Amino acid sequence: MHIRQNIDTMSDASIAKYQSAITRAVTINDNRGYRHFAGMHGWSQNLCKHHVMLFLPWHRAYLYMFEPSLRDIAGDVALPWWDWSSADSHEHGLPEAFTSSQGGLASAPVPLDPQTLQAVQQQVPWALDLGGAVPRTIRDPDPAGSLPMAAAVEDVLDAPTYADFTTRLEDIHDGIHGWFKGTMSIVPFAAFDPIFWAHHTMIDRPWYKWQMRHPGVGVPAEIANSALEGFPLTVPQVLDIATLGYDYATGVVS
Ligand SMILES: [Cu+2]
Repeated sequence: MHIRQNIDTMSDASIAKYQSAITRAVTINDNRGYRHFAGMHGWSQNLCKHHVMLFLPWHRAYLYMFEPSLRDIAGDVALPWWDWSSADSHEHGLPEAFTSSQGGLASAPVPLDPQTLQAVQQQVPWALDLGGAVPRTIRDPDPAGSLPMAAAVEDVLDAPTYADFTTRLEDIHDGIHGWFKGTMSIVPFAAFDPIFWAHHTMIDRPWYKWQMRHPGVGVPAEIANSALEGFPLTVPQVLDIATLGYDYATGVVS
């Protein structure tokens, strides 16, 4: 069982391990590497599901498939979550683990082919740092105090139906992407920013909590047996995180 933890409660050693896993994944250019997974979400495979009922299951499968690629590189690591609703985040914004230029989570290269580079320069030059030899992810976050409150997430957990829940949670999720501006705010490149995974882990976790709180409530019939594009998985196969082999740490920090 792999335990996902709040980055704020992780030891320096486990943070360093996670940082080095990502740093090394970024250097692998085949389908075991970072770029392959980031490219599934956006440029250039564009498989991600947003503003549809498949949003939560698709992203759960996405995190689940990415995580073992990090373990192949660095041993026993699990995706941390960044609790953007915490008092600490409201005061300081991103945890230092993601901003320290030493750690490898502050930005990542996005090697573009010449045609895509030209399109980015013309249409969304603010989405990437185009100043160096290779484009890199970039952030220009809004004030920390404007991040969603814990009460807002708590409130969503009371949503009586899956449709209501996913719509409201995705809305909060969208706000975080927008909060970052830069790379995270644009779907084609969002997953290239190493913070993406910690943000989405923070989205998968409330889904798990909501499932615990509403044990009899299933997903809508329209997606009950849907395949999750890009992965050898279906919706029913990702509904129970225990069968996927991971859990969310509980502790003093929620
Ligand atoms: Cu997202």
